Amino acid sequence: MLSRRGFLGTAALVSASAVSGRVQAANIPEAPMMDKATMQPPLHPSSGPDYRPVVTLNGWSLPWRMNGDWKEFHLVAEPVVREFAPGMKAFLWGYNGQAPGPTIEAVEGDKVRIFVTNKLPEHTTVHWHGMIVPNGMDGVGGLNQPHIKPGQTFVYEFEMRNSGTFMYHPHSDEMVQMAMGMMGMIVVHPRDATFRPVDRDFVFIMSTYDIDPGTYLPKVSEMTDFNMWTWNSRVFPGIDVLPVRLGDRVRVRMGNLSMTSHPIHLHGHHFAVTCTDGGWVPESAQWPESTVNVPVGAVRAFDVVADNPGDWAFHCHKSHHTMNAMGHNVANMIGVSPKDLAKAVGKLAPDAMAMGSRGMAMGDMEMPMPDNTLMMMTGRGPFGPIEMGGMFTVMKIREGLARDDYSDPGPYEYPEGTVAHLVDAPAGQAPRQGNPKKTDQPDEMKGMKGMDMKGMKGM
Ligand SMILES: [Cu+2]
Repeated sequence: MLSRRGFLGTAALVSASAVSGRVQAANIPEAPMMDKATMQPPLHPSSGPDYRPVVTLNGWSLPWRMNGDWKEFHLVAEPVVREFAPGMKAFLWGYNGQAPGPTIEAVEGDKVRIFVTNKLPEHTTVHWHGMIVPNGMDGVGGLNQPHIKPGQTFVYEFEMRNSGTFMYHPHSDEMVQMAMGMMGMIVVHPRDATFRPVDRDFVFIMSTYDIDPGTYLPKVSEMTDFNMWTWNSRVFPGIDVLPVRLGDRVRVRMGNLSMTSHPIHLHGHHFAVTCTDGGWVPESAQWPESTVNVPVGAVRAFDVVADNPGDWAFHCHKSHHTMNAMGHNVANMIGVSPKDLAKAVGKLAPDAMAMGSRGMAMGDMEMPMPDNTLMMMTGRGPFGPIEMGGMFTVMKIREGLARDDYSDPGPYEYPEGTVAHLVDAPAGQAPRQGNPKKTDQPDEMKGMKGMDMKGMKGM
């Protein structure tokens, strides 16, 4: 076994260094790969201080090996195929077989050695977002180190000085490489296992893509108008549910490397943000929330006591972010007579379907779709269509789940008499203002023929 000195030479710890030569190559740990897009079981520590490991939605934690008192990881940057949900795959760039890359877990005070092999067609680097590292390990290509050329392996060495939640991503052709999916999460557990322990610890990272229906590659120069809003490069109904035992203390850690903020909302509970990529939030500075905005380039982790059993929606609150592929130039057709609209459109496009005159809920409607895309709103629950997409999943809180059981417990069984239900009351009995008279119409509606006022109650 080589000493660190022999391994890196006298310039060790000054900057990330290229690894070359047969001797060093033989000493690089293997790079585990993952080909499944489902949440892998937590990776319990086999050495060092004990901790409760995280689980990554639709992802996994990267195995490591001990080399003396160094924890060694191996990331491989490479092209991957990622399924967003059944029916749609994307050609992305990621790490070790997946985009995003695996979660890296370690313990405060650990000395880590992270090998990075570049199998991309262009150079790359890895930046350790939010971590306190020596300057030469910070991974900004050109500024702190040479870029890692295709075929090269570099090694980063540093101590995990602080516990908390961090991210990793390239700092090399950043716009392209992040738009292609290159990112991952880092969780550093406190050395003191009694510091804010939780029973379940979930982690994911948010990224967005613009992929035209029928195609596979994200448009990397898109700035704002994305059509795939993802958690760990998955969209509803492809995002894993969060199974939780009733009474568990739960932590959810969320990173955001997309181009906009995401206000993440959990139904049925109140929580507090306990950790950011800047460290732990003191208890005196926490306040109750049910939605937390995760800004761009930031991490928010919240702790919640899961004391309310059921299937609780957990989603981004920007309503366009809980949709799958859609055009954004759709006119608002609410109130327009579908008959007249169909007649007018039919003259121009005989196969077109006139829709939207009573809202856009699609329910069970099916229509032919191009290859490799997803319904704008989709998913089914026990009561019918859920009409969601994108950044949406469910926290499933049940009595008596086994500690490491993260399998989907199925739909919630509602106690008798606890579900909102139909009552027998004709619509005419409900107090209302009545239909507007033509003369009450706003100016822009005057002269529109065939207005169907049924959808305009209360105006
Ligand atoms: Cu969002």
